[in-house]
Amino acid sequence: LTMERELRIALHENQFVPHFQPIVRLDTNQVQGYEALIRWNHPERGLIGPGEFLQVAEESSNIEAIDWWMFEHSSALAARHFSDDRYLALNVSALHFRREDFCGRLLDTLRRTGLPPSRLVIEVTEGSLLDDPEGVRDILATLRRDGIGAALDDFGTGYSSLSYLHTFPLRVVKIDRSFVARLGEPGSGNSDAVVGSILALASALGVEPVAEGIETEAQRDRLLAMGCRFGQGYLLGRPAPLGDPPTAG
Ligand code: G
Ligand code: G
Ligand code: MN
Ligand code: NA
Repeated sequence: LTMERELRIALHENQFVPHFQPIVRLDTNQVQGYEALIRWNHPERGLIGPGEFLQVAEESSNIEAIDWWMFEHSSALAARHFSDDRYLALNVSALHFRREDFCGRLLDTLRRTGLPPSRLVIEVTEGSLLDDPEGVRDILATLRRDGIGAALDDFGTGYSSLSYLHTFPLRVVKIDRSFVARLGEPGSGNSDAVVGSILALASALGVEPVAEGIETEAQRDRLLAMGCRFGQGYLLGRPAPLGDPPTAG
């Protein structure tokens, strides 16, 4: 069985399991929302992460169906189980995001599942802004008009030009965990300057920064001292299926 075929069966048999990782206020540990992260409960291999199948999904064009499966199921779970002041952040593949019917179908899904648009944030990677900046700007503007937020994921790892970043209507930039991991380290690997610049840029553009991959108290304290108010990471809570006891936060 090829993985492509296995993925189609997985969709059909609901073998995917949405996990949720809290996004918290760093000073109070208060949960602001959750990022949905897909996991696959593979019949032979057990629970596997997107690193092992997303690329095949993208190359075999299963990715759209998988993203919609996740949108549908995680929105329904969020509407039922999250308290009213918490939002849901969804990852979307760059390929998929630029499809013409994306926004309409997203609104349909929200209507069906009962999650208000104001409680949804769509995460797009920096790379997806590049191929077609005009098109992406239009889509983000449509999302904003409909009340849906947008986050730029893995910020700092791509090639987005700072000169045009301000032209995208974004609510959030997510500081990539590679910078957070090196915070406070001495020498050339020191990423305090990078994080500092991202925070300054975000502040100037009126976009909320969220730091990713916070694993230690030291990283959290450093980010707070630098003025970053929100974060995500194993220290604050691991991705977990709904219903599991929370690990932190
Ligand atoms: O969860 P980690 O859990 O391993 O996620 C790895 C990558 O997979 C991240 O870059 C994340 O953006 C991506 N990812 C997780 N869930 C989804 C999803 O439902 N759809 C898409 N397109 N990407 C996802
Ligand atoms: O690209 P994106 O930011 O969507 O992917 C988030 C990825 O980061 C997922 O794979 C998630 O499981 C992982 N992740 C979340 N918190 C941490 C953390 O504290 N440390 C590490 N190493 N990975 C994390
Ligand atoms: Mn993400
Ligand atoms: Na990220």
